[in-house]
Amino acid sequence: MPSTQTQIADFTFDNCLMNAAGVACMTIGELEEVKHSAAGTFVTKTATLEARAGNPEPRYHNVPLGSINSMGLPNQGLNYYLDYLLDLQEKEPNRTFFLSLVGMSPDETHQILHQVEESDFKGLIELNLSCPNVPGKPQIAYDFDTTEQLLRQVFSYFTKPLGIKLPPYFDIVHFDQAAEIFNQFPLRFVNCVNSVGNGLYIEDEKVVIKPKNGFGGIGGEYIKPTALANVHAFYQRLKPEIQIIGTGGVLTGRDAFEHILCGASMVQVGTTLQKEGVAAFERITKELQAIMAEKGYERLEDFRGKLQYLN
Ligand code: RRO
Repeated sequence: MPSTQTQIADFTFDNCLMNAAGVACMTIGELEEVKHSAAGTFVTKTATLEARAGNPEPRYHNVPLGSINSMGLPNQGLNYYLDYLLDLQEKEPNRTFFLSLVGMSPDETHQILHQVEESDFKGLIELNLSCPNVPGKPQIAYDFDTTEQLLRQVFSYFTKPLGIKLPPYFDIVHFDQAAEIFNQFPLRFVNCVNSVGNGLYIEDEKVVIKPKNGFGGIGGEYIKPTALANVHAFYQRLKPEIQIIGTGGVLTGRDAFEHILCGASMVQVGTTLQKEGVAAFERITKELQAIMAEKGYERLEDFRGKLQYLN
């Protein structure tokens, strides 16, 4: 049986599949379900300093080719997730989990990161620079000056293993500019991609979610080509110490295989997990292993990043 084991930073995971932040990770009950599934680890819902109710409902809608959401960063607040992770670290010292976070302002982001730095948390931290859904707050990573300044300040004090969750970019020049910034910092990973921001889905002449008159982040089948392009663009441009997590359009083992072929070391499942539940992890893992077996690949390193071009 081919192995789907992987590493991020210095941590090993039995499986390369996990949830994408935002799905099945708001409460301890949901996180426990992912933990007990075939997933290799989990990431928590992006935490702000204080708990947030988020945007008015309906704010998530499944559609045939994916999903649209404008959740508005609802979460239980940093201490809820951090206390749970600290407890888990005592009970399961051999597993590593991800804490996702961002402040509602740069000051709040620093306050949160200082608290995490000073805590006993030993896992991985994902700083979300790409929430598309808080009215009046643009996606941080679309503003390169702000992003560079934020990362410079963060790495003046933060020493724990940190990566960033990115929005999709759509221009080669933007891949170049973003990579030039990220390569200046001791980031351990970039996660490509968050939802494709501010799409609009219509049914019976009406939008399907209430916030922002229906505008919301698009996930699922729609976004796989964009996700793969971002994974591969950053795999080509980033220094090897910055690993890639691939997220977007993973419905099947073949989709996960393609993310890894483009350079991903870990693959996250969002919309499919929301639609299918945690059974998706075992199914997609088996499908990935069947593809690997058919091709004679025994481990992910046998094909990671080895996308072929036409000469
Ligand atoms: O909570 C959200 O509305 C949300 C977030 Br923070 C995010 O990063 N991506 C997304 O699609 N929704």
